[in-house]
Amino acid sequence: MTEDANDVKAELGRLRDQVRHHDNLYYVKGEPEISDYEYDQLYRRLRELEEKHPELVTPDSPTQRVGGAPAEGFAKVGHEPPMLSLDNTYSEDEVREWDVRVRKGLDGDDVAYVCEAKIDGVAVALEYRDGVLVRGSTRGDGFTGDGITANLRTIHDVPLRLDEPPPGRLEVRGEAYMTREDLAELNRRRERDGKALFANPRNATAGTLKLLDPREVAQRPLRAWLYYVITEEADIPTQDEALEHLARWGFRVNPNRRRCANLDEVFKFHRDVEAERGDLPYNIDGIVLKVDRLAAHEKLGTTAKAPRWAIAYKFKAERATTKVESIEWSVGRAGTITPVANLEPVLLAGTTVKRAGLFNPERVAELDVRAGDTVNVEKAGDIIPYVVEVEYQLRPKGSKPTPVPRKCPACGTPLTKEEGVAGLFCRNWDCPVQARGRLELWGSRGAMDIEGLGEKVAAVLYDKLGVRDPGDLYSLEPGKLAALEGFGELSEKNLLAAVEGSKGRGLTRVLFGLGIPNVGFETATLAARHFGSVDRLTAAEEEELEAVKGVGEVVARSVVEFFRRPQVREIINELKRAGVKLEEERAAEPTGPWAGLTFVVTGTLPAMSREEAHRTVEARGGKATDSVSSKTSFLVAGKKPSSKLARAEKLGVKVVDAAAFEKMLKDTEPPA
Ligand code: 0OW
Repeated sequence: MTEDANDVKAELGRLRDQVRHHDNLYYVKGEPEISDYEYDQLYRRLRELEEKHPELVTPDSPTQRVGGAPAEGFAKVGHEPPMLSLDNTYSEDEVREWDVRVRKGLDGDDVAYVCEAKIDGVAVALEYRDGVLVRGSTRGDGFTGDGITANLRTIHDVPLRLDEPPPGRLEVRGEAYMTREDLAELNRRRERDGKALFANPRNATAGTLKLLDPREVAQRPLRAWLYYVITEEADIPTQDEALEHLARWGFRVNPNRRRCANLDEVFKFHRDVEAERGDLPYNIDGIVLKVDRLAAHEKLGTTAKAPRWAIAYKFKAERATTKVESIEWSVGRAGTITPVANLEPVLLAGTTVKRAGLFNPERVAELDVRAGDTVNVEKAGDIIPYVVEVEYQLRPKGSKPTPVPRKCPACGTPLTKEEGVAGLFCRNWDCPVQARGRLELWGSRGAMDIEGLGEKVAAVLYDKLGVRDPGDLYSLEPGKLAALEGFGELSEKNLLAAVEGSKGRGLTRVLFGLGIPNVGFETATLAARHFGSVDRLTAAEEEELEAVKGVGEVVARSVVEFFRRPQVREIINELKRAGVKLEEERAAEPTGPWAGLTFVVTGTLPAMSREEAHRTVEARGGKATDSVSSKTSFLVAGKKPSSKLARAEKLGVKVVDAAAFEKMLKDTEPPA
C-alpha cells in the first residue's frame, strides 16, 4: 500500500506532538501518563516513518535531539541584553541595605520581590523563533558566550518546540545543572574509565557543556531550570507571571520560589529553603531576590556586572569546629604532595567528617596549623571539607610548627619545587605510588581497557611480580599470578586474555594510557590522528606538535619531554616487541588553497581578532599556531607586534602586514 504523502505528513505531525507531549510530562513535569513501553512504541513508529521519509524530517522533531559529528569549536554568541551575574549578600542587614537602595531608586514606590532558590549550576540562554529552538549558548563573560546549540538540544528539559509560543523571537535564560546523585553515578563511571573525577555538580555541568561531541553530552545527566524571559511579543508585567509563562510554554521552572510582599517574608523564605536544602537533589547556594514588577527593572537598570533589581542572598557555608589529631602527607599518581588533617570526628553538613584538606604546603605554613590545634572546618557545595582557620587561643602549650616533608612519603626521594607553581612534587619516575598509578591508568576503561586491572591488581603486580611499567604486562609469565594469594588459574587466565586483547586499542588509547602530563583523552586523540604512529609522534619537534589544532605550547613541551625519558623509550620498545598497535587512522589532511601553510598572528589586526584570523586561516586549510618557528610560512604582523616579529625576521620567515593579509584572504590562489 503506498502511503499518500499527506497521510504520512499528518501522521508524522501527530506522532511528534504526542512524543513531545509525553516528553514534557515525563522530563519537565515529572508526571508521565503512559508507560515506557507505550512511549517506546510511539517513538519507534516516529523513527521508522522518518527513516522511510527522510525528506520529511524537521529539526524540531523529538528524534533530532542528538546531533551528528563533533563540533570543531564553538561560534561566539553575543548576548543582548548582556547575561549579567548577581551581586551577593550574606546577611539580613546586607539585604536590608539593598532593599533601601531599591526603594530609593523607585522613588518610594511599593516593592514586592519574587524569591527563587539559587541553583548552583551554569547559566545558559535558549533562543526560539516562532516557538522552534534555533540557538543555545553559555553565559561566557556575560556579553559573549559560546554557541552550544547541539549540546543544549540533548537536554530533555530543553524543548525543541514550544506549546502556544509567542510569535517571533523569544529568548529564555536559566541554569543547567546536575543532581548530586547523577554526578556520583557519572564519577563512578569515570573512576572505572581512569578519568579525572568532577569535584562537584557545577564543574561537571560546565565541563559537559564544553564538550565538542553532542553524542557524549547526550550520555551525561544534564538538567535545566529556566527563570528569565526576553520577548517583545508578549506583554508580561511581572517576574511571577514570567515564570508562569515559562511553565506554560513547556519549560521546567523551579517550584522553590515565593512572591514576598516584604523582607520578613523574604527572610522566612531564606530560612525555609536553607532548612530543606539537604533534601533537594541538586545544589543550591542561596536564594535570588528579584523585584517583581518588570517595569521597575528598566528604571533601576544595571551596573556593569549585575542588575540593580536582583540580588543573591547566599547561605553561609556549613562549618564545624574540632581538633586536629595529626597531619599527614601523601603523594598522588602525578607526584603531587598533599597535606591532610586527621580530625576528631565531627558532624558537618549531615555527614561525619574525619579528614579535611589542607591544599598544599604553602597553605599549611600560612595557617601554621599543627596537630593538637582546634580548627574550623567548612564544607561548601560538596567538595571535600577543608580547614578554614585555627583557633590559636586554644593551642596546647609547647606545640611545634608542622614540619613540611623534604622527602617523598612513599619513596624517600627529595621533593622538588617548581617555579610559579604552588606545592611540592616527587619527580622520581620509579616512585611506587606513581608507578602503580600508571599501571592502573594503563588498564582503565579510557585507556587500554584491561578488565580486572584495577588499583588492587596493579598493586599486586607491582609488589609481588615486579611489574614496573605497562610494557611488563605483555611479558607476564603464566602461572606466576595464579600462584598468588587471592588469585587462581581462572583469574590469571582472564587477566592475561584481557592484556592480550588490549593490544589492538590503537595509538590514541596508548598515549592516554601512558599518562603524559597535560595530555587528556581529547589531546591524545588529536595527536594520534595527526601523526598516525608513535614513531612520527616521538620524532616531532615542539613546533610541529604546536601546529596540531588543539595542541598548545604547554602540551607540545610535555609530549617532547615525556618521550625523551629513557624509561618511556624502553616502554615503547617493550610495547613494540609485544606487538601492541602503536598506530592510529590519520585524520585527513585539511584541504584548501592554504593547505600545508602555517601562520602566526601577532599584534592587533584592524578587521578581526587573532582568534578570528586563526579560524580564517584554518578555513582555507592552513594551520595557525602561537609561536614562530622555521616551519612558519607567514607571520601576520598587526599593530604593536610582539617579539614574534623579531624572531620571524631572524628565522627568515615571510612577514606580511594586516593589509597584505587582507589581500591574501581575497585571493583564491595559494599565496606566493
Ligand atoms: N542560579 C540561579 C539564578 C536565578 C538572573 C537574571 C538577571 C541576573 C540574574 O538560580 N534563579 N535567577 C537569576 O536571575 N540568575 C541566577 O543565576 C545567575 C545567572 C548568572 C550567574 C548566576 O548563576
